[in-house]
Amino acid sequence: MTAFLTITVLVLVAIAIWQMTKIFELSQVRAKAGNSEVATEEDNRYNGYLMFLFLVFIYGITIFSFWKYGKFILPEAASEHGGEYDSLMLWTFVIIFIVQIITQALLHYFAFKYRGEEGRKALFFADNDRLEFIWTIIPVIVLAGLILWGLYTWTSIMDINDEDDPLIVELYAQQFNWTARYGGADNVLGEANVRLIDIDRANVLGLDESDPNGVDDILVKELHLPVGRKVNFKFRSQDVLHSAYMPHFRAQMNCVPGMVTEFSFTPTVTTAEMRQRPEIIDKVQRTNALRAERAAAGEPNSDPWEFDYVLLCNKICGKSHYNMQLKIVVETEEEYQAWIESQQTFGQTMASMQP
Ligand SMILES: [Cu+2]
Repeated sequence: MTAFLTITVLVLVAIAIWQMTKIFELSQVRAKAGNSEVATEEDNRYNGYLMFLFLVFIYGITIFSFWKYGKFILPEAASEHGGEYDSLMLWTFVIIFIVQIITQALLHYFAFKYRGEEGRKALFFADNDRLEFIWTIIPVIVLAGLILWGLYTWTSIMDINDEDDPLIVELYAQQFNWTARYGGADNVLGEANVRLIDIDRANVLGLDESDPNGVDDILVKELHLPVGRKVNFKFRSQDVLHSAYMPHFRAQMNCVPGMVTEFSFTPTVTTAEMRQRPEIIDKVQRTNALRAERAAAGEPNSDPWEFDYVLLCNKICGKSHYNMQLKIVVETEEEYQAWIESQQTFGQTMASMQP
């Protein structure tokens, strides 16, 4: 931060000096011949070459960014629809990159080629139907293709149905934490309403105690999902807009107070498998090297880190928004069953709360 501020101040000082020099120059009486404001041949050539230099700069900074920051992009998707989403994203980027590289090269080359020269006269060129047709039809086809593919992908991702016996899970957002609720043995969530919230009796989600479907519901602070089984998520929010973001599964959905939103996906990679992936091992090593430095300096948040899937809030919902997260564990069906059976049901919790 200090380094950033120092650089900013230095840049601003440099700009100030440059501006003052210009004012000083302008205030001088221009008596000398040849010191005219009209660009000379040499000025034009110089600026023409600068165009090429700028082209090298933007290509260079692109390559540098990929090389230096490429490791920060998300690992391969861990959900069924994630692959389709990623290829759409990849092809969009590939097309944008190719077009960008070609058009920038042409733009700067022509700026160089047709730089000002003594005696050169601009060509009057009214129009060319064929040329205009070509540069209209190519983007139309490419964009229509991308948009149609995007719409198709979107529709298939957002097709939330009850086929294939999905696991029903509610994700409940509030400032600043998440609670997950499972339907229990019947896989049906009990009715809930914000008016029924009773903090004193641990009914933090406002479950309707008279609804038999809710008795076996399970409320947890860690989301466990069996690998390969479709999950239908139902999102609610208690207070403000939140957004449930599960980056590794390419899933995000707004949580809106007063309504239930939905998203569905099938996790395909367990937490244990993900931890074995080379890019994750590399990421964990890098993070733990930084944490070891912090530990040596006696700073907080320096415990060694282990990879876990995570649910994050992706809407700025208040001062602790940055830390609104929930751990997600994807495991085998047997591990999941063992875990869910060890959890207390809503009915049991309520019974233990009776005075
Ligand atoms: Cu939030």
